[in-house]
Amino acid sequence: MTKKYKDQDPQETQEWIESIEDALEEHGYERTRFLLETLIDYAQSKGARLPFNTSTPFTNTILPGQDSEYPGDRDIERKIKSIIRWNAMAMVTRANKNTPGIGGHISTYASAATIYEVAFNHFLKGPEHPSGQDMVFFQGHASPGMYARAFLEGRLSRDNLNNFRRELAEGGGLSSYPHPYLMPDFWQFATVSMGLGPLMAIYQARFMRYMIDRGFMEDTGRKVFAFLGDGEMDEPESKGALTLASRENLDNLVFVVNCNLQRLDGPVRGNSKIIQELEAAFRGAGWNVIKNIWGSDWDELFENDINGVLLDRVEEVVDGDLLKYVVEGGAYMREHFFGKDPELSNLVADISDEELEKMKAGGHDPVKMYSAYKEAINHKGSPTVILARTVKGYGLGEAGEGRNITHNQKKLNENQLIYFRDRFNVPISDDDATRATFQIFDEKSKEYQYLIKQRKKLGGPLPSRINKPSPIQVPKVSIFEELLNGTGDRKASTTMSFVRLLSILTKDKTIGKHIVPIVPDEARTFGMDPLFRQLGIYSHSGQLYDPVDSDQFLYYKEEKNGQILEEGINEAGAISSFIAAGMSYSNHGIHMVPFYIYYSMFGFQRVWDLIWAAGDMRARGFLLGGTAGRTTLNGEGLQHQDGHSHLAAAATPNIKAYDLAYAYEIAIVVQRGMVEMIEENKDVVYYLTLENENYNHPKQPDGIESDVIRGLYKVRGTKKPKIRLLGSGPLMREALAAAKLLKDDWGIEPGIWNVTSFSELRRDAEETERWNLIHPEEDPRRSHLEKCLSKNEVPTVAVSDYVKMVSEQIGPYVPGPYYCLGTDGFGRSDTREELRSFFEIDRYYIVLMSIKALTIAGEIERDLVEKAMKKYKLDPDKPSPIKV
Ligand SMILES: Cc1ncc(C[n+]2csc(CCOP(=O)(O)OP(=O)(O)O)c2C)c(N)n1
Ligand SMILES: [Mg+2]
Repeated sequence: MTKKYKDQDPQETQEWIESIEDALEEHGYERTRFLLETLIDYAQSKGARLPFNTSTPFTNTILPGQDSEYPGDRDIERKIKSIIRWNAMAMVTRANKNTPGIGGHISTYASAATIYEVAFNHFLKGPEHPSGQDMVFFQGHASPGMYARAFLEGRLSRDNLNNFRRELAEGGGLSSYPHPYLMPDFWQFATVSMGLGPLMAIYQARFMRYMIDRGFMEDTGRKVFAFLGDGEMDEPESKGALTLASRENLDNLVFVVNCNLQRLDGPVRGNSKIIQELEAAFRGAGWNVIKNIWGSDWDELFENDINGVLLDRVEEVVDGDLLKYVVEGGAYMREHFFGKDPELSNLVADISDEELEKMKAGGHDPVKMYSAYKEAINHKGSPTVILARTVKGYGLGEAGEGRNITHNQKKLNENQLIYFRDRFNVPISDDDATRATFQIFDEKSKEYQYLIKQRKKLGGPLPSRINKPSPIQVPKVSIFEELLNGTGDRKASTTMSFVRLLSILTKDKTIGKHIVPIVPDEARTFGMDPLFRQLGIYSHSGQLYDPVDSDQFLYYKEEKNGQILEEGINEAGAISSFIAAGMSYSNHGIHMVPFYIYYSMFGFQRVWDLIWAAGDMRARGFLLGGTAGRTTLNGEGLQHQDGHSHLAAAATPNIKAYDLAYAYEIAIVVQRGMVEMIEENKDVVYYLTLENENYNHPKQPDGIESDVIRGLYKVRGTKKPKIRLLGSGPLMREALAAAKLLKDDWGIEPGIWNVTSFSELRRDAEETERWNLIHPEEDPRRSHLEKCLSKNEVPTVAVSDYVKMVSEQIGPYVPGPYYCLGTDGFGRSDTREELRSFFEIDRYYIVLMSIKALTIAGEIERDLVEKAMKKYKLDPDKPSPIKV
């Protein structure tokens, strides 16, 4: 921190410093810290208004004398690291020579190699470790380094490496980034959408605690590590949950930020210091911060810096300058960094320019990294972040070391390859170097033996994704008998029906404990508050206060083994908890079934990227878009009324989306979902939209279960109907009302169908059509849609509370003319009836559209359209809902 106050009494200052020195010598760090904090508190209480200081000097947190002894063989480790560096670079270079434009990254791993190698050799626990596997979020753009290491371990073949980013090539290739969906035995976490990794890592650590606190597993000291970029920390998601991590005392969490001071275009903070900024943010949020800025070569300089000139100089230098020194070299650094002050110049008088140039940043020094990790994993009470300074493109020289273009460097030319080989003493010929051949250690070599031995000690290789959950039994659908029987005279909404289902499910002896209800401060909106008492709200520290409603039966009950995750107003965090719970079958070997219920408008629209990541990571569970529908949720207006989440869901491959009308449909779909996830081990997420309109729910008709799952079942049929109505979700009831009007007012009796899922119908029809196309010789298959609607080419009118494209997605497969009514456009605040009229989806518009369709089909006279408009008082001058 630069001092703004001019010292007016240096002698007095010196006396204070000496007192501190005495305290340090006699009583050590803890007592000194206590004394200083007491003094600060005292000064504050006297009105000194001391500014809150979140950053420490721009030096290493662990002082030279405090470094741990290095337990590894540094010589062998360096050789292994050099070959990994080489292979990682060669993989990207070869890929781009063979297939120009295929992409990949050299510079990220080049900067992070030491950070990773020290962790792999000494810290990260693999799947066979007695304490269990650590969870590791690898920086997405550093993936070539992970592949290169796995190649040396014999886990990947030369062909695999040659097919980097060519997954469809013969023999199989390697995915560009960490994608568990694409490499399910290898990658655990998807990290390449920047910002999601750090957020999800926090929630994984938190969920690990939840599992321990609820008695599912022991605390064996497993950790969550997240390797991140300093540019990545710009993302709001990266820092958004930092206080949750400290509030929950997540000392099972370690962030490692590779501070190469650069992102894609240039410096992260050219005009200031990213490390100091991050330190302030993390310390302010209550994290333990370990800065590793300077390598061991700098130790002596700092020790010789009696008057603090070096300390002052590192304080004032900005990242832009530090980057320039890397590019310009030793002489430039001597002139521009040390040359500022004669005393500073003197400090380096005996050091040559070449030596100056070689002085490492802390993140390239194994001893410094080792000490940082060691402190991090032993730290108690709060999460730790290691801020390690490195050089982007380290070792690339002219090809991009520290240069602004470095991120986009995709291949090295012959001279650059030779330079790289020499820089890291890679023992290969010029010919092998210029051809960028992959190098491997002989199995008998010291290097190979060491590599394997170190990993064996730590429980086997990483990255590794394990998929061995203990089986549990899913209850039969009959446990939801109450829902299957309908509500009789009682009116209920689908949201209420779902909450009832959840209550029944959580009481089930086998699966009940495994259910994880998640809410972002919305439980009362959905009528879930009775579950507070039944299940308890999870809180690591229990309930330290007497809740205001403690005299009531259904009070706000927080407890250490509480089951509900009440995440606060935090959809991004809540979906991260969903992901953590939904991956438990793999990460902890225990099936957990998350039910994340939220305002549906703040679901896909707000956190779709996290939902996409959940799919990539093969998470399983239920998403429940509460109070959905653009007109069913009336009154709330344009920001709350969801009319399009089903479009997003349809485009998300692992999501099975349902818009349900009746309680029995919910019971059938949820039970089937659990069977798929738990008994059939399928990586699916079910998305259900739930509404708040109250009506009577009928008893489940016999034999419709599999049709409900497939997306369509018949409600009522007549022989040879002239028109069909497809209703969906709460609009099913408008379709039924329209059918009655058609019959009573116009003598037309339509066939009526209930669509539970347009997207499931579409997928099945598309898949069937594709199969038929490429199997011309075989008997054609029939999709569920085709089987239901047969070849009857009468007009079909569909209605849903979603934009028309939701129902239109089955258009190509519906026989005969197909008309869709939906809720396109921004909504309004008004009553349900007004909104349905405004969007032109109510019973009268369904009738109008049906009559129009029948006139086009030549079944009835044209003037009936106008008659219908008059009869139902439909205003031709009414504003269009889709016009903005
Ligand atoms: C959400 C998101 N936005 C943009 C990108 C594109 N992108 C990939 S890497 C990168 C720069 C990364 O910089 P940094 O985090 O500092 O990592 P480094 O490579 O420097 O270690 C960018 C912008 C992305 N992957 N994700
Ligand atoms: Mg960076």
